[in-house]
Amino acid sequence: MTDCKNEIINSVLNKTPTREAMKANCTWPGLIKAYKEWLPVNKETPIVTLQEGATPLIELKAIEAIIGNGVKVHAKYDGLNPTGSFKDRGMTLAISKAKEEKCEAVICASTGNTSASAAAYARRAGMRAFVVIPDGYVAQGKLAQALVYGAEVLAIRGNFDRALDIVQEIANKYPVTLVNSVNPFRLHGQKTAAFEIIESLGEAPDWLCIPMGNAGNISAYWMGFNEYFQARKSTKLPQMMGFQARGSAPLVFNKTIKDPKTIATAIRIGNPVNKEKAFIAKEKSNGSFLDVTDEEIVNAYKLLGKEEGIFCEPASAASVAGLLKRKEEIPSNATIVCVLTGNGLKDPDCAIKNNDAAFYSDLDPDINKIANIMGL
Ligand code: AN7
Repeated sequence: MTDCKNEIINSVLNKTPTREAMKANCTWPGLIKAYKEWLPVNKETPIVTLQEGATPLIELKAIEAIIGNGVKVHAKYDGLNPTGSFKDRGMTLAISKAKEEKCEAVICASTGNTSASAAAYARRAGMRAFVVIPDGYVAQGKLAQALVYGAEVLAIRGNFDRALDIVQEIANKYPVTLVNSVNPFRLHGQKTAAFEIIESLGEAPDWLCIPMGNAGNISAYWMGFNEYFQARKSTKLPQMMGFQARGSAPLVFNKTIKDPKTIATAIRIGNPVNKEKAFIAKEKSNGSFLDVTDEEIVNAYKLLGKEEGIFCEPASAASVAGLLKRKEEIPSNATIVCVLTGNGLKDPDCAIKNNDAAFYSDLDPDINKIANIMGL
């Protein structure tokens, strides 16, 4: 608290608000302005922002109680970004750079969140947004977003991996900019989440637990942790703990999965485009990859909801499911951050089907009857 106050006083004296002060004053300008010295932008770059970033790091007391041993666990809740996922961190930069290059249309393949984010930022910048999605495998909330944000939606009979092949070819042949995580600006934007974690904790965590699909995010975090470490803003690097759904785990089993299957549709990806980078992050950080079953994902999803008050999407819960699966290996007193990549509202069907709630329907509007059901 005192640190925060001093920051604010200093910022008033110096007239350049610090990131802490901007967060405290609710004048956070979005992550490009907040981290401009760390990002490939210049004075001419038009900044397309929805004031993404500065998401909370929330202590997970119920998970800590399960693990014990003095272990501290936090969630980096990136589902609180403007379109409800971490993709906004990458998209603000990818779209700003596309705008700088006078591009008029962007394209992406998506399991849902990339399409929602690309649509929001591209339309805000006055560009066309083409999104290619696996028909029938995008959660309702994400599809709703793409439609409302004004994307041109192309639903294919095929999975994400096929969609990614198609958009890469289209971007090679035609004047449309690809905004999947093969676009390097995406990763630079996303690395800012690692900066924020170090700023919140005052140090890098011991473990970073993160779900992996196309493996852009784990690669971006690793870049961010390394940059802050080299700048002496932390004294250590975290071990990168990546998790995939068992039916969709090409990085865990080190082979392409032709027909990936999982309840976590966001990470239903069989041939991750950033696999080389992800393996480097794993090896250099002394980290490790592991698969979690859909059942373990759903258990963690429910636990986060009813014990922590945090509603994330199933893919995000894979980070907590994975951490619990690795419980015995956690060093005592370790500090751990689990990345919750997307908001639970993205996938209402999953929520309605997977909960332990008491739901009494078709009730008479009668006080006595209701009190009776309440056990009063
Ligand atoms: C909630 O939107 O690939 O390992 O097309 O939506 O960086 O791919 C989404 C991925 C984790 C995996 N959690 O991140 C897409 C897409 C959520 C996600 C991931 C995704 P990467």
